[in-house]
Amino acid sequence: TELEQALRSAVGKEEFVLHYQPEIDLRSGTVVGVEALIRWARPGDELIYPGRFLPLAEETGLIVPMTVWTLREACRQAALWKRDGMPLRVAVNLSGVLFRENDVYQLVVDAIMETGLDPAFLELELTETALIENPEAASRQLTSLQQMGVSITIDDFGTGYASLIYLTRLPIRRLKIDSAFIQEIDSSSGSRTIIKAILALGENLGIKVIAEGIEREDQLRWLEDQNCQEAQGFYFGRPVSPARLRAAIESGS
Ligand code: G
Ligand code: G
Ligand code: MN
Ligand code: NA
Repeated sequence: TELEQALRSAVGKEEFVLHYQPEIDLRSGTVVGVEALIRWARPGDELIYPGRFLPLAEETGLIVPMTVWTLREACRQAALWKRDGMPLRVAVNLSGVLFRENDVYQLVVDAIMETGLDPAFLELELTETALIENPEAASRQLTSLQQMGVSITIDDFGTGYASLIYLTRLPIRRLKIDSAFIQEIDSSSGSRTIIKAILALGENLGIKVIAEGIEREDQLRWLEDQNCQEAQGFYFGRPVSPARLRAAIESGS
């Protein structure tokens, strides 16, 4: 199709940019990490969001070279920030499709080697569904990465199809509570109960928990009352270019 040809050409020309959304440590109030989010910078067009091209990238296999680019670019940026006195952990989203036929361990190691990033500054975000698709391959590759110092986060936690047993079998460092629960804090006692249960699960398993999709002060206050320690959302900052991120952090907002 036309879109597929355009995307293939964009991958060849590396016509993408990464935007970065801050992750806040609520005790110190500081930005401790960022999530890298890909956008297609089509010449003469507005930025195209991943919802419009990721499904096609996954279907066609273009997700592989795209991820090679994303990992390298995110690691390059994080190494640059660190060198310039702004050490930030960077989180990269990984599609579950990658584990079908690729050595994800090698893709990540290559990006680290090429950029010289300290692996402790790299985090990988995977959904529960991505993990159960290829549990053995994922487990082996993620364990090797964790041994190098890379950390693994379960994204959209609470909305996938996985059982909870993998939390004890895989080297999970952090759970990212899906924004659907956060959006219902004021309206659903069920969602409040689930958030509290996830925070307790993390606490008892020694896994960090971050809440995502915080848009309002009342949501933040409630999460702080529950002892939630990390947060992300439009309330703190939208995904922005590296230049705008640095300006926001330096102005302390
Ligand atoms: O801001 P936003 O519209 O960017 O992101 C939409 C979705 O795209 C999210 O589910 C996010 O995880 C996914 N996404 C963003 N960047 C990447 C990427 O580089 N790789 C993968 N696999 N998914 C991404
Ligand atoms: O699936 P994943 O969690 O990786 O995707 C993150 C997505 O959530 C991105 O599209 C990002 O732009 C979006 N996002 C981040 N913070 C907020 C928020 O506070 N509200 C809403 N509606 N979306 C958000
Ligand atoms: Mn994510
Ligand atoms: Na998420």
